[in-house]
Amino acid sequence: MKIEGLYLILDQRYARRDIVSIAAEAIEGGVDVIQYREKVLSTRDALNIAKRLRDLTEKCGGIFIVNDDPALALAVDADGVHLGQGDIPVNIARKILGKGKIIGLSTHSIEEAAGAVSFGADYIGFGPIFPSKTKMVASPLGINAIGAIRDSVPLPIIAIGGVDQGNVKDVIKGGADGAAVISSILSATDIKEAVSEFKKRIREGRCAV
Ligand code: TZP
Ligand code: MG
Repeated sequence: MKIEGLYLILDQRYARRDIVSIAAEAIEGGVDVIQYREKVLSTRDALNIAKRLRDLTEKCGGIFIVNDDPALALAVDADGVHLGQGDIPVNIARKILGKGKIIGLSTHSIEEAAGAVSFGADYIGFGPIFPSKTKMVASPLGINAIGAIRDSVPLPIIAIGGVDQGNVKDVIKGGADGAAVISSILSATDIKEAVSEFKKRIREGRCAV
């Protein structure tokens, strides 16, 4: 199970309606990976939503990743977990989840990306590539940084931060295996349409000669 293509991060704070219904439409549009990112609810309440997302992805397709919390990922039999630099370390999460589950790590530099390899991550998030209203940082890394990581890290690279339909093709051409998106999909009025447009641009990026 390779992490690549369109990786939608579901965070209710940026959505206009229930993220489970958004997930269903995103799957219809052909989304590849769905991540549940919960920063507000109790773990008990998050468990309910995670279960619904697991059921949906099991029935209708899509890799299902839980953000931050290996125990929650295990509880709902998610396909994996996504960790940040301040979360439980990758090697400890591996002890909890075992070899069969996917572990992703957020990285922001070549050094952090190299660390992801040595700790046994299965893919990296890399960014922010562009300015993002969802996560503000002083200086985004830019598309050229993806190429530098591509040359030194043998893991799937998921670019993140300010990725939209207008720039995703260049992100893929620049060496990313996929793109993680929050606001430009969650703010769309037609989720299925937005997702299929992203997928079309990702295909164009892959096939560009
Ligand atoms: N990590 C780096 S940028 C970012 C995260 C979680 C936010 C991405 O959100 P958006 O709205 O797609 O820019
Ligand atoms: Mg985290």
